[in-house]
Amino acid sequence: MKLISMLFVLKAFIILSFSSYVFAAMADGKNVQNVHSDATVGCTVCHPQGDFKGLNEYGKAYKDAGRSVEAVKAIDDADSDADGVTNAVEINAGTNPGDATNK
Ligand SMILES: [Ca+2]
Repeated sequence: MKLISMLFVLKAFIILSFSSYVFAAMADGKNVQNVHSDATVGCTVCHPQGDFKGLNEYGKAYKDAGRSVEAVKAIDDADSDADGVTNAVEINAGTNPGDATNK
């Protein structure tokens, strides 16, 4: 019985942890979308394809700036992936501000 209770608590913890991670990530996407309302914002704006625990250079800059609407605005004129195109231009063009091979 005690093992079942511990497994239930562990399962609840895992589900809640994952949920809070997903909701935080959704809030981040919404922050970018709020600044760039005409853009389509997906997970790969901040995360490398297939690695949603990792951050690309844009994701790192957004995190360092405070993960908010103000953070998005603060790094809009930067070129996080150093490909010669600013973050704002890339987001609005549908290219990836964190991937220099995509501009
Ligand atoms: Ca760029």
